[in-house]
Amino acid sequence: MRLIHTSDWHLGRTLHSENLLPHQAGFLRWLLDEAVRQQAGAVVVAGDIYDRAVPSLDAVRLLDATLLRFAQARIPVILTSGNHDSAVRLGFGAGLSEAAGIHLRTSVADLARPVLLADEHGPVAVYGVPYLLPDAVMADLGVQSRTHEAVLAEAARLIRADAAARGIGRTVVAAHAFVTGGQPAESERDIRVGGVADVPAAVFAGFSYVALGHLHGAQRAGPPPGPGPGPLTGDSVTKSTVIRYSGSPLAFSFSEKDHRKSVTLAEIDAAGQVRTTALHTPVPRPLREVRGTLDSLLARADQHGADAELAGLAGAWVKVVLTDTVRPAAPMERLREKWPHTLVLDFAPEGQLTSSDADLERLASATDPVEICGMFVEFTSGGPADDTHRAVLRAAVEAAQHAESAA
Ligand SMILES: [Mn+2]
Repeated sequence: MRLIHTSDWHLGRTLHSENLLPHQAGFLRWLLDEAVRQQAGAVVVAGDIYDRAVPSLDAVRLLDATLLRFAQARIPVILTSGNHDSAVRLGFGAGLSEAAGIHLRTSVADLARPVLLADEHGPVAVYGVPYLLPDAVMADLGVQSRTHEAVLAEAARLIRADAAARGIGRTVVAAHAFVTGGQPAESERDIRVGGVADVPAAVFAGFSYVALGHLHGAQRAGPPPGPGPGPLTGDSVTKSTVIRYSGSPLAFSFSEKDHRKSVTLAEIDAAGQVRTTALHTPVPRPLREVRGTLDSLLARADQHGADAELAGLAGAWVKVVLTDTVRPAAPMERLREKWPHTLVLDFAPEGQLTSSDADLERLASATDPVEICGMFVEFTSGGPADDTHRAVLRAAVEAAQHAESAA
């Protein structure tokens, strides 16, 4: 059985005000082509389908059109809700769409109701666990402890019981969680709201494959691959469990500029052993970061390809870190003349500016309000206040003091 595992589509998300929807649409067209080409038995999407609980109209239209195309191609899709999704909105019409092979798993009541697939070796049961906020589901699951570990452990117990009752040994579980030891990126919303977030990988012991969402970098979770038993060797289940994050299909922050984005092809053999392969997703634009003073960067940009570090920046989404000690005028406009997709500007002045700790010490020992305002000018402009600045500041401070004493 060949499954494609993906997650964290975040339809409707922007990258520093850049609309990603056309690129998300491109990814979804690619995904359908790839699913056909790989003869995938199903596509599993492990949460954060939309970027928001109330998604934009264009994001809703894109998902609607995408699911219709998968249904027409007769490729089953199993989708769960993530911490960004509204489970109720995403799950609308789930009963109807199930008849067309689109399986929305957004409720606690459905988490142990598998989507049953089959190949020449027999059945594979795919379970979709929606994002479980402990506060919201503790009562339903009969769990006393307000932790992600407790609610997911109970979900896993229910799933094991269902698979055992059906006599199915090949099991896939999709879940949206932070598994202990994972490497986060800047674009994931903190999942710690409502209880301890970490879930030990051992919670998922015994399943053939665990398709995780939430972390945006593709990575393996749990014990390293290799022969031998999985993390839990009790009961009759001794085969190793493969647990993976597919990661997001697109980069959503500059902290992901070095990620090679992908979906995961998971091949499950007759014995339930799983082999995974990364299928690299299309890259709309690379993300790049450069650093220097504005004038030096602009001069280097003019060397037309002679400067290898800056090659290709005109076609990239660019973050520029300016090291000027005095903040230059209209830096974004000037950079965009060279690199039209510059999205982020950061200032990291080099030289006389000191650390924020030292700034705070100076601030604490300063008593003259003009001096304090001068430090603000220095902080924001990257250079000490000059005589003109100081004259303006002194006039403003004196006017304020005068108004106060007159009141
Ligand atoms: Mn996410």
